[in-house]
Amino acid sequence: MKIGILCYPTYGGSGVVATELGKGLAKAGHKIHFISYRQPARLTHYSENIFYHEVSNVDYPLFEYPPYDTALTSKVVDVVKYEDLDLLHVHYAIPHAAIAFMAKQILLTYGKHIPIITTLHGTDITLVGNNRTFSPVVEFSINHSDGVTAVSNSLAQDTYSNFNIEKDIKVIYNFIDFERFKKLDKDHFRKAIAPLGEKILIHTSNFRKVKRVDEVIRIFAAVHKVIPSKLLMIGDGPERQNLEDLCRDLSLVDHVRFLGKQDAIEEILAIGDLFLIPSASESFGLSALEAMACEVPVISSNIGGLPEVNLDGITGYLCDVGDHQTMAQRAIELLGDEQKLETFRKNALQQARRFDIEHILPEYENYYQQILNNFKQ
Ligand code: GMT
Repeated sequence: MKIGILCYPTYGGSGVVATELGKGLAKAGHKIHFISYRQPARLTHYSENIFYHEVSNVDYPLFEYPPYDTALTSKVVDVVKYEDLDLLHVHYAIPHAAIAFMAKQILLTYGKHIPIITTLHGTDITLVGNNRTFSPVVEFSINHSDGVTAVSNSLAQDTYSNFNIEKDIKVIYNFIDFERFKKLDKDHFRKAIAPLGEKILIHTSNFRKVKRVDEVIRIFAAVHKVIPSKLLMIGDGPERQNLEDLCRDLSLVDHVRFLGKQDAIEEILAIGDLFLIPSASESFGLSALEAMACEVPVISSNIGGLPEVNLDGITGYLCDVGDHQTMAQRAIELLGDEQKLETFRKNALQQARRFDIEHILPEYENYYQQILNNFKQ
């Protein structure tokens, strides 16, 4: 198939899933055309089946807000028409599902019919999409997609509750590539970070308010009082300065390292003992899955799709949003019990295997085929 993928190029979330999916599909022989305003962060290697089309915008003094939607739609029309694509798969409803709808109408005037599949990722439904500023467009464009998928049951349910949805939403879970995410031997790195054999806790995110990252620091502060430990903070975002200030206030600067955005996350996860993700909202929690694939148990909040990924008392613990005291208690319990920690590590890997790209990729391929068949009828 010749597939167009419309996505954000960013380090986290929907952009990562879209890019990894495209790479997997390319490996399986499909021709993949990424359309975005920047080269997607995880699109790092050449593949003969992958093409990248960059959206450029026009700078004109009249435009206080340069009309990116128009530029993107024009690019989609151009790529679909000239590359003769079979299907358009858009990741994150805003604005991609609406762009795809508009492009589809324009393409019809050229006699080109193309089905659209929209994948919902989370904040496009839960935090931003249900805001009245966007919701009529989000609802319309979901209902006018030819296929709609969500990355967890929780997100599918949220979509039905937040909008008037006339479509069936197919749940296709996010996935993990075990060729990349697996426990690596990084003993020298572990010794550099934790020379006295301290336990290593890890958090990865875009450091937005919704991630409740200050609680990561508070959980660590409580753990650190009882267990010799270090915290690695991967990522960057609006809360970073506040977090660094909080570490100073709590006298933790020698024990918390801010590593910024990292490409080889699996090399850092390789030395982790525990992953923390206390988010206020999380439709799947891909970063938790990446940790689990590297045999790192997870302490998370119990909202959204997290309970579908992290199993309470098996692969880690689930606690109420905001209850960082219980999260800290659970962390101390687990890190203080080597045998339990080892069992949780194994369980985390076993659970992560359910999300192996080898199982999930064919689900997307079958869904594409189903939508294409319906579309032709
Ligand atoms: O977590 C973020 O803020 C990024 C965000 C996104 O929309 O790009 O991530 C969402 O999509 C990810 C991939 O499907 C999910 O793993 C995240 O749980 C989801 N984030 C939220 O729901 C807050």
